[in-house]
Amino acid sequence: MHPLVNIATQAALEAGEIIRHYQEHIDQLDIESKGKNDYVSQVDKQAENAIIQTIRKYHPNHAILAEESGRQGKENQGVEWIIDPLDGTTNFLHQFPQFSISIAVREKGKLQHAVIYDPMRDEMFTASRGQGAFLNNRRIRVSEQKDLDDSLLATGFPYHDFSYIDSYLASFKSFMQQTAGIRRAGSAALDLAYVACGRVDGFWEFNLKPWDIAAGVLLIKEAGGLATDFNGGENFLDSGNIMAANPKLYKQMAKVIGQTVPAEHRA
Ligand code: 2AM
Ligand code: CA
Ligand code: CA
Ligand code: CA
Repeated sequence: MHPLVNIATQAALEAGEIIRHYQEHIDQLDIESKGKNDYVSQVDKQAENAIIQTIRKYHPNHAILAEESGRQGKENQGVEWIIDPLDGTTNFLHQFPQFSISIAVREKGKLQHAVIYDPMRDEMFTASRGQGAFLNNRRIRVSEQKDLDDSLLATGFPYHDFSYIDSYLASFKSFMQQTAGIRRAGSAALDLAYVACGRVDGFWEFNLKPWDIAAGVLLIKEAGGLATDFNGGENFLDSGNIMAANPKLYKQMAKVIGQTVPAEHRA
């Protein structure tokens, strides 16, 4: 295992302990609202601090981009860590056990390492560029589903920028009519990890943040899948629009997105 993946898994396990503890003591939490439908608790912050401290212990000069504390150091120079300490806060606050920790490492603008950890199921997803993707140290692959008709897709709903709602619902309606089912579980990072290990066949969502998707995209690519923005490009960290699937299904999903989402919302 690459040393940086080792650090990332150690950091994720530490954050996982904090998250599991508070999941059992949810009444001890102070919950703040950062805006409409945007909650944060001290768990998000404590978990993030634990992750950053672990990274800093080994690499005090690496750049960090983390959801709760923002950016430290310059991007696109050397090594940058992209961190979501708790992906699925709404689920966590409701004790709906579907949330994760997402940690990615980017070097000179390229995603190199990825860790996504589900603390309730103790599932650790890891990947390094060119080395494949793993779940608890066992190799994972995307599904072999070839037909959209028989596929199970994951997605997330728009929740803050509702200007996307009609475009989203158009794509949703089309997928609803053409697939075996759609799941909306509430942690985009975990959804992407599930594409990587074949539990779902594909995923699409609008307007996500870099820390929601950076690790998941590398996991999927290392598991043999495709992950792009809505134009088939690599601009997903900036646009936040992401679609992913195994290569066969990807083409069929891209067609649906192309037919239902207007160009101005695909960019
Ligand atoms: P978060 O829990 O880290 O904030 C699900 O659609 C994705 O959107 C999750 O990755 C979640 O990340 C993010 N998200 C942010 N705010 C949300 C909200 N109010 N409701 C649902 N998802 C939200
Ligand atoms: Ca959040
Ligand atoms: Ca998130
Ligand atoms: Ca978060």
